[in-house]
Amino acid sequence: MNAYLERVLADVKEKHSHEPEFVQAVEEVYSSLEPVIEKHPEYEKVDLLGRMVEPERMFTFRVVWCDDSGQWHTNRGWRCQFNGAIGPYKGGLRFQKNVYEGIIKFLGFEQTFKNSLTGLPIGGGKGGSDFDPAGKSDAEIMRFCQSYMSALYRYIGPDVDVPAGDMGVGAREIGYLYGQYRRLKGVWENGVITGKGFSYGGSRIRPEATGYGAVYYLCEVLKHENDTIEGKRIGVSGYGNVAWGIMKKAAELGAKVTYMAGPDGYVHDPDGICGEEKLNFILHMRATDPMHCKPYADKFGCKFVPDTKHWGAKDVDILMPAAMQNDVTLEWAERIAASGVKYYIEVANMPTTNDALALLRAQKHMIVAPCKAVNAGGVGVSALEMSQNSERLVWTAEEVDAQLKKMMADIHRNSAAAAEAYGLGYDLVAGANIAGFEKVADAMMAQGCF
Ligand code: 2IT
Repeated sequence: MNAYLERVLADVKEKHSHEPEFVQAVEEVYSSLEPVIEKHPEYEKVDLLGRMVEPERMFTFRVVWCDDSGQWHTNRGWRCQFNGAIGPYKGGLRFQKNVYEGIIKFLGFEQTFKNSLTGLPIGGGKGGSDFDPAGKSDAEIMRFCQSYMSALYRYIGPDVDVPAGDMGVGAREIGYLYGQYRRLKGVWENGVITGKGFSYGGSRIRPEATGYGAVYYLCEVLKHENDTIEGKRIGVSGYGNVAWGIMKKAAELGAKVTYMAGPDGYVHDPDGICGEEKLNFILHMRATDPMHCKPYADKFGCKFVPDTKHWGAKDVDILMPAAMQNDVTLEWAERIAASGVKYYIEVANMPTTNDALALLRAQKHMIVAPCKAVNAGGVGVSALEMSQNSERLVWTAEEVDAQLKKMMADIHRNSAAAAEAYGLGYDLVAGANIAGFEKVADAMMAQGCF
């Protein structure tokens, strides 16, 4: 391996041994960059790789809130402004019990390359809290969000840092966060946050964008393979906002999601998880009992298998892990490889462990597509929301959808071209890392030391 690259990786491993997710993300991206680093010896002199793994700024703050019984609680909040070379920091907020620095940092690092891939001027950022939204009342969520924004508002802005949602932060939370920002600043700066409701500056198609974008990207892969989406059976994990978008768009294009998995096990619905009744039931199920997907199987009379995942099932054509990081480990990857399924399309951020990803990429019969390209339509449409807000106008759903479709085709084409340029063939994983890196690297070099 390139000696400089090796040195930076060893340093990251040592410095961040307490943040395994971050080490994993850096190893995944940097392992694709060897030919680029060989071609650009000037990067070593300025330590470009070392700079890129150090967030420009990361801070933590206290978030105190009062529950409905009058008891006060103290949580930790974070915001990581990872890389601002190509635009204002942009990335979601994750509210989940297991959040700590390593999760925020890995997501911020990934976000930098993903945002670069969108082709739009957005830098990389991420934030969140170890607040557990499960079982909280609406009033508790509101008080938490208000307290969170009270700590954060002075460090963000439409040209500074633009948060959005991630796990545990949906339209409701975004509304409360924005309401508090507006109250504190006394200005109408709705470009400070994305994923807003349509009535106060949200973009059409933003709720659907990550899932729709993933399916558009999948269609590009299928086109490359002289294949089509029609009639395909898709296995997803998760049944949150992203999986919901996949279910809707897949059905619209003549495919169907036949498997979904949750924390309690998986559901097999050979008729397809589609149509208004089933999708509405999932929304209801998530709102009332987010940790269980068994109620879906009970309601629609299909198979539920507890405490396991469907990875490795043979009666499926495309797999799209859309739940969370490290969902597919080496053991699952071995089953997936043995099942004969051709398309492995990552959707969630870092859903595959690095050893599992290497195993899948080594399968001659498989095409593997990386999350940072596949799920980039979400943040891409967030950037379109920022454009609409700054121009004080509103685009139609058709306009946003057309831009999203084009964005996903561009991301696929640019990734394939980047891999091709380095003699790697149709390697979408390496191509996405290289294409995402090149733009950020260029901008950092041009701007001098920072
Ligand atoms: O992981 C992601 O790209 C997001 N959670 C969306 C970020 C955004 O700014 O829309």
